[in-house]
Amino acid sequence: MKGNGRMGGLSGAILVFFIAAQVSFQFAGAEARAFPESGTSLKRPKRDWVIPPISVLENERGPFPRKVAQIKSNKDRETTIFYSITGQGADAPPEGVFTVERDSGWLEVTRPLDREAIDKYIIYSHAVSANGEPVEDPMEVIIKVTDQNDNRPQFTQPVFYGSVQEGATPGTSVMQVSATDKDDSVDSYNGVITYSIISQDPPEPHPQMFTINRDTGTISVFTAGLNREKFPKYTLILQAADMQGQGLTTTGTAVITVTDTNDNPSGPGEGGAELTVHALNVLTGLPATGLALWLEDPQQPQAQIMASTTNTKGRMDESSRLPKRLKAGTYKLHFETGAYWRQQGYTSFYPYVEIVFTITEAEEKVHIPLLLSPFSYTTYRGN
Ligand SMILES: [Ca+2]
Ligand SMILES: [Ca+2]
Ligand SMILES: [Ca+2]
Repeated sequence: MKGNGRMGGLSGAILVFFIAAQVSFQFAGAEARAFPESGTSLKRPKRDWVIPPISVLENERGPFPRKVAQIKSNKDRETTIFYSITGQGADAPPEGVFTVERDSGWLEVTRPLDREAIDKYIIYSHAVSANGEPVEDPMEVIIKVTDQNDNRPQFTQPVFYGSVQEGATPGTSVMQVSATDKDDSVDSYNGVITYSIISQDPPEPHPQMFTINRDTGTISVFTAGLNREKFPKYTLILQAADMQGQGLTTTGTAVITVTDTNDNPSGPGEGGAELTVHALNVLTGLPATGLALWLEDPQQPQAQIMASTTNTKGRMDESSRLPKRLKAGTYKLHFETGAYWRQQGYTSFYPYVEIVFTITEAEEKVHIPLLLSPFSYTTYRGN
């Protein structure tokens, strides 16, 4: 009980609750819950009774069953009382997580709890006399599961792809990566993620060409000197750590393609075609989000023209600095469909999908839709 300071202003009935709590606290090291007394001494209607939630730690080792609180009716002085509980975790699935000792009212937990499965139980306690008559209204008891840091962060994609124009100045945003953590990020730091860059390959012309925002996962240019002819591609090993960077860690990869400014004339009237992509997951009928893709010149497969990841609309992420217009020629668009389906929990027959297409001088707009399932794909010339 943390409520000592609250006792003074409360009614006699609630005082009983606190006295009961303190007595049993000393007795067994656990908390007691008394049914609110009905009667004229109440200053407020019964629905205003706030029973402080009981906390049970996630992943407790036991031994089980373990006492967590005692439910008590003050009418136990006048008659024999039998206690029972109902609700989720009691008589509704998952049944039997909590039990109550019929005679004493001791509420017990019978097994370790998983906060990531159920973070709160709402149980109703009942008190009946020996002849089965209810002697109290059912009382709501809330049991909160206190988080333990038992999940490490996970990057949302095995590899993140992005691109940046050579010569980009420090501060230029390149791409964003993200990781999730199933633990509590509201009342604890167990699920609060911090990002960092562990290594950069090649470490040239400077070992720290990029920096990552520790809170948002946005990668941006840190040092001037990106040069496509010398270093066309960088691989960054990233870390996501919970507990504000002090806890469990996981690593991920970001591949950054340096694009050639000269290859990509932008603006109307300069020729070339604008490329757009739309990926649809036909199992859900929704845009395919987080699908990595890149564009190559088939004659120069080592040098990607751009790399991106589909956003929540199934389109290329705007932060990937696409060349606005592509010259006439033949291109290959590569989609990492295998990795995408693994993220969705499926095994794909196609580890990747590559679409080779030709842009003619006359074209100003090329749209490539991709309709995807784990066992089929469809593409056509869109507009
Ligand atoms: Ca857990
Ligand atoms: Ca947890
Ligand atoms: Ca965690």
